[in-house]
Amino acid sequence: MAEKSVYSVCGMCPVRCPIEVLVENGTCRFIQGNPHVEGIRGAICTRGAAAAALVADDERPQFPMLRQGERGQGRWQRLGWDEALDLAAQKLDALRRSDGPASIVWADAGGPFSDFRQALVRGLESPHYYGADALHGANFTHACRSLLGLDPQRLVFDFAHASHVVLQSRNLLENVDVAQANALLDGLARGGRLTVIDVRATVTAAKADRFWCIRPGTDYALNLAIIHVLLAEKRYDQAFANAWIDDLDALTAAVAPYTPQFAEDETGIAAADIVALANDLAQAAPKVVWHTGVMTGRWSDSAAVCRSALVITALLGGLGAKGGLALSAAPETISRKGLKKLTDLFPPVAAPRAGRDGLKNGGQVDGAGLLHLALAAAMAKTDPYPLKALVAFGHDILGDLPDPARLKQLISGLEFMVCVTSTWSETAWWADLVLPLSTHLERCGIVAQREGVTPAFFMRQACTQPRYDTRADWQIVAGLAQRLGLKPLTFKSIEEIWNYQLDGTGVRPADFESRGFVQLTGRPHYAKLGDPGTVPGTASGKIAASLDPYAQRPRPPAGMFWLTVGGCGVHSGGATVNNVLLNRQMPENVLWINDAVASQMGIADGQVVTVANAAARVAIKAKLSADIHPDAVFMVRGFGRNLPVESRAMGKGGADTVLMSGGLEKFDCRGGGLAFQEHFVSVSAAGTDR
Ligand SMILES: Nc1nc2c(c(=O)[nH]1)N[C@H]1C(S)=C(S)[C@@H](COP(=O)(O)OP(=O)(O)OC[C@H]3O[C@@H](n4cnc5c(=O)[nH]c(N)nc54)[C@H](O)[C@@H]3O)O[C@H]1N2
Ligand SMILES: Nc1nc2c(c(=O)[nH]1)N[C@H]1C(S)=C(S)[C@@H](COP(=O)(O)OP(=O)(O)OC[C@H]3O[C@@H](n4cnc5c(=O)[nH]c(N)nc54)[C@H](O)[C@@H]3O)O[C@H]1N2
Ligand code: SF4
Ligand SMILES: [Mo]
Repeated sequence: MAEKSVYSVCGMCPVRCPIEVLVENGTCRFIQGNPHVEGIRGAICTRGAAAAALVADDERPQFPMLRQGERGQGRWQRLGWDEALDLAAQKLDALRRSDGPASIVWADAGGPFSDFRQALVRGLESPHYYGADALHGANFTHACRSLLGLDPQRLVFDFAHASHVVLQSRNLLENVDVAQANALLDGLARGGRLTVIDVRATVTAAKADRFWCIRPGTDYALNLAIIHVLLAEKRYDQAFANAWIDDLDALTAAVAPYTPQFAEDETGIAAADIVALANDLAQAAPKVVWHTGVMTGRWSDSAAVCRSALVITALLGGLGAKGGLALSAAPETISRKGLKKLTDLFPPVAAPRAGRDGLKNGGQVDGAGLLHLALAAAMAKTDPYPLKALVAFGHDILGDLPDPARLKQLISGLEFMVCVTSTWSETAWWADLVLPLSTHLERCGIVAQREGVTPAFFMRQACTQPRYDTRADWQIVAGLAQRLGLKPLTFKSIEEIWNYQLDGTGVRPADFESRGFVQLTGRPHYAKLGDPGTVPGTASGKIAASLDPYAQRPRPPAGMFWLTVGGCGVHSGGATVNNVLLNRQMPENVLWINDAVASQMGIADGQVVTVANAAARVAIKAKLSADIHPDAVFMVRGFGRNLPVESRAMGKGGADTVLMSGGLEKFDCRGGGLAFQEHFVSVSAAGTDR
């Protein structure tokens, strides 16, 4: 029996962990984490392990398809690849000429493999490349840039060596990042302490030494009070703070009103407990990690929450400390050269992106940008640009942005929409052209760089041949580039791309064969704040630790709740709800609701309820729990699918996004991230009217 082992990269969620795949006679038989990667040690999560079921699934797009009939009707004509790419290139080219390059918006999966796609959009001279990473990361990115003048990739949550970890709206043991989850468990095994702050008790909370169920959306008040205590009781690292914090007196004055008692009234957490946590952290300093979640697009003050967490870390001397918020080695510090960027094949696009209105600063519109603002601008016509074509490349915009009804209106007015995807989604269903992407196990990828204290290059290798008439992302991009006359991008093979990227780095494609990655340092390199590459890029060259005042959060009106959302251990949003194995584990989502409140409303556990706002209603089973805050209900995202091509997911559970009416215009005006949770919903016991 022909057997081989292939090192590659998981694609079942945006984390992209290194994996090893055992292939027998061309079929993926066993998937585990890459045992050679120190933080992984063979571990994988449920979803990563279920990837073979994605390859085997015939309920995914199998060949290029052109829409017949109305959008969303699901009538398709099969095309060949040449025909499909000719059509896409011809449409994009025609619109670029008639309406200008800015008429093309490219909504991308983002992440470490996006350089080639981004290069294509640059080549087209459109300013409208957007990465899905902004959906979760915009507010944290803003916090890092505005406070430290550093990009978030420079920061490493060093869970493994921390003495005290605070996870605030971070459910790490369910919403897994395999390396980080391993590191957290290692740290706890070494005697580290864990505090979890969430609106409900999660699996992560079950591991905690201290769990606080906080009133939804009041985290900023809590964090301000922690800073208040550290400063008032002089429990901070004075040498570090004096050297690095821009204006400590101003900071002290800014947090003066936010006493522990103030925070108790806002958050529901006892003042004495808040003081106790501040003291515990001071005791553990500088080995403290305070993490405010990967998905930071929750509230209109989420960027302030992220900034305040960085301030706490700085006051404890944890910035640039082993066991704290460590700083990753910049290539300069370790005398290595980074990858040659494909985007550099074209000059940056000078035209501005749309949708800056209402943002208090322009910073975060760089990089991944803010797709929701650009789309909202196109709809509101306040910042008009001629949006005519939309490419959704590995980004399910109708599943993952608020208010799909509103987005469908926008899509209806488009001249051309392409969806490149390996699974069905409403976005694909509404497109003019579906270009089926080979699954991550069936395709090679460009070389990517992982930051951290041991930075590395890694690559995705195809483990098996595509089962259907699908293509790799680089093939689709190169195919479009060739037809659009973008010569620098017309690579003929993935090896040609690898050689271009690795030019001058001293690394060859063959170096990846034995372990799947190439480490750039021999051992972990902890940079210090102020080292080359980690000098604060702020105006003062120090930490700009100013903090906005706290805006008091309203309580939900009687009978209503904050709609809180998130992930779960066995699904990656809508991309996995139809996966045979994962669907069996969890076929539908439920509505978490406080048991005392629900009982008063006459709602029983397991009963179907109606969750509603003024514009939409969703039928879903109630899960009564003592462990969720009475002001909140919670739903796992990705469910409520209604596509006949997904027999297993169809009609199961409810979609949180439809309850976020007007949500595209609700965002944090500093960080720019969406405020996914600034929505009240009612819950009623009646309700089977789906
Ligand atoms: N299994 C699994 N793992 C994943 C993913 C997945 O879909 N499934 N997705 C990956 C991706 S893309 C991301 S971004 C990360 C996301 O990882 P996390 O950031 O950990 O994600 P969430 O589940 O969105 O939210 C974490 C917690 O925030 C809580 N919360 C909600 N509102 C508040 C509040 O006001 N205050 C506080 N303190 N807590 C609140 C929720 O109850 C939830 O438990 O996970 C990654 N890993
Ligand atoms: N209501 C609500 N909305 C949310 C969130 C929430 O908690 N609640 N969370 C937000 C977060 S944290 C994120 S990251 C975004 C995610 O938003 P998206 O980036 O849109 O992620 P997915 O829903 O996983 O959809 C990815 C789509 O790309 C296709 N695809 C193609 N190639 C790949 C691949 O290699 N890997 C993967 N995973 N997919 C591929 C999949 O088939 C799927 O159709 O959604 C955000 N939206
Ligand atoms: S966390 Fe799980 S699904 Fe996500 S990339 Fe890692 S192994 Fe894959
Ligand atoms: Mo995310």
